Amino acid sequence: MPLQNPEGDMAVKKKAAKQKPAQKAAAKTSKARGKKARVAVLMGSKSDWPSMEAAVEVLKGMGVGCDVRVISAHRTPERHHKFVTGAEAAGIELFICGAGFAAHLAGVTAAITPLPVLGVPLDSSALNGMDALLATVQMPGGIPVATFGIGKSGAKNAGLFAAAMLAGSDPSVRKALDAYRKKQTASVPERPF
Ligand code: AIR
Repeated sequence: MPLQNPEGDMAVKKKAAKQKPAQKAAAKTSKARGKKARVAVLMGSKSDWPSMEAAVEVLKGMGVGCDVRVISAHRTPERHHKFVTGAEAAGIELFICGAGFAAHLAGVTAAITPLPVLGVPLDSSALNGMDALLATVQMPGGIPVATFGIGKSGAKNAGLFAAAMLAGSDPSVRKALDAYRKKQTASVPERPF
């Protein structure tokens, strides 16, 4: 037995037609707010999130959308290859990759894509990130990874650097970056007491 439709078919059709422009507007607004992901933030493990969150926080604060993923070059190589090869077509302009231990995530990402790769070595091992730093920074000539400091401050700076790269062609990001610097400067006290 067909379901009862108290409004009648015409009323339902009219409602659907009315919803369409609203949905379009919502999609437009979310794009205007920078929600469409332009930066892919990859990390080797869920355990890296407390550090990598700093990069995402900076970028989201500037209206830059991020696609945040747990992808390990070692533990999930197929997921890694699939995501990185499809990223540019999906609108990603650059990568931020954070990993600890033998951190090959940034290097292997850079091997697959010509997009800029910013690497963040994380201090999750007994070597406090020295292993990840060397693995990330010591790339062979021809496959560059822009490497940042170890840990959360490195992730924060990678986010800021990514914003600076996007700011060259995006006045709204430039404005947000200028405001960030201004606020930061104003927050520094003249004396320590
Ligand atoms: N890692 C995961 N796959 C490859 C690497 N290098 C790193 C993660 C994390 C560390 O191994 O980036 O920093 C420990 O991960 P877990 O999952 O054991 O906590």
